[in-house]
Amino acid sequence: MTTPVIPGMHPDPSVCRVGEDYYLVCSSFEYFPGIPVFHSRDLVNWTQIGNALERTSQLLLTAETPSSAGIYAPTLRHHDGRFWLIVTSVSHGGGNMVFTATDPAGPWSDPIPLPEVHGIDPDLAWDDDGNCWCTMAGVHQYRIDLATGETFGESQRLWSGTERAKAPEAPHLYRIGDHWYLLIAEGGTERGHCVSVARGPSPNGPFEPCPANPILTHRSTYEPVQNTGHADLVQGPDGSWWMVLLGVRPGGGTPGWHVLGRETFLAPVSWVDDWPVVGPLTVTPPWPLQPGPAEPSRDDFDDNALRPSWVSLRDRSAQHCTTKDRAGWLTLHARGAGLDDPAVVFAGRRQQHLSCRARTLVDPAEGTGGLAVRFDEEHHYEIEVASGEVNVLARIGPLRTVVASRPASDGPLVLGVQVDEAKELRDARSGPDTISFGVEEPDGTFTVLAALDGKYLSTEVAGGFTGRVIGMYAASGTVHFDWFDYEPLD
Ligand code: 6LW
Repeated sequence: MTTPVIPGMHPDPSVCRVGEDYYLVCSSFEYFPGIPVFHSRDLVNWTQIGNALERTSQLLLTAETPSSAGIYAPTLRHHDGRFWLIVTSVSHGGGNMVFTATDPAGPWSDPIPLPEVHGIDPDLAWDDDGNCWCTMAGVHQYRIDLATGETFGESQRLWSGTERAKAPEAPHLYRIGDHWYLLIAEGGTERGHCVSVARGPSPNGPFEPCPANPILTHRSTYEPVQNTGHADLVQGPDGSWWMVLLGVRPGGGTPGWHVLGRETFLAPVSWVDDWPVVGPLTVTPPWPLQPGPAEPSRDDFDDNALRPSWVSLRDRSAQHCTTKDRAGWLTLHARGAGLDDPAVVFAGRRQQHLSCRARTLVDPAEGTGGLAVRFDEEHHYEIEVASGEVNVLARIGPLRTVVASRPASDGPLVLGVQVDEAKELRDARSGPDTISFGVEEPDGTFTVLAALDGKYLSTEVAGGFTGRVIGMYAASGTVHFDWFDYEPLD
């Protein structure tokens, strides 16, 4: 099964169950707002209900926060009637911090900093005496006081994973039956990624590794979903056990390029001799599915607030990004020097389908801006309208060039991008997809100005932990957008 339960850049999933409801969070890196929060009743259909970190007082992202730094690897838990969220901010002045909420849709508290907790991938677990254990990549553990953010002494090493595997990370600790289980990811988040487990009599161990480790990996296989790892366990509505995890869908020839980032998948878990055994990825669990409301393909920007799926870069101030300047339009006031600049004013959504189309009606009357497919500051393609011209631009590493141009008449026009997954490979170097940019003519036909190989906007080329985001930006002055459409073509 190749279908994610949450497609697009939604890595490092952490899930918790409260009665019939499931909540799930993912990493968000340099994007603002941070930590998308999803709800589900069936573990397959997930609806984004908010973002946990939506105030600048919660997110210490600045123009100095590089892409693929920022907010990493959350753990979400429900304890004592409250939701607890712990994250690492990989930014200047960041570190580990905890947030709490009674409603996972928000508002979430300001951060409780954990200045003595070092490392990434924090987990939270409570024992029967009410002690809170914070377990980190490595794997090492602190006892912490959530009221003050203080630790009780130094961290203790618990386990360093299976022999010879690098990067023991993403720990989650659970009390299940008579054992405490320590679930980790290993092998790095690339093709060698896997999930291993150990168990012990207490939250502090000693931990005995599972003889069948790794309990999940797709490395060295023909599985279309690769890099599987970074998992979290949860019980299904029928009491059976399940795992949410990250995986990628590489496309094209060799070495394979994945373009959507790391996505969230679901797999069943059974128990043999009190060890978890992971089944194949699936979207058909043995209970009735309960799809949530579908997100409309068009956003008309008629509301005061943007939908939770819209993301900006590092911050989103009303001064730069607003639906209030011109009713029914999204207005972006430029800052910085366009998409090459970490300060760019941008509003986009994750590309969630291997083939898709996005269009926007832009009024560039007082500025320069357009529609972009973004990976990071150094990897992006865009169609931009400025002073009587439409240009398609590509930035790949240090190279930036205008790929196509044509004159534009005054007034609003529709810019579009279509991503087509490569169904057949030309040769071993064939890319994963083609990204075509164009404009809609007054008669409604679409003219393609440039078709570009998508491999340059992939993790294997750009590096880092993120995936593609498609959105609107202002490069100079003020640019208005009447609507934005996103449609899957799979
Ligand atoms: C995260 C680590 C990982 O901290 O990638 O896949 C890192 N695993 O656990 C960033 O998402």
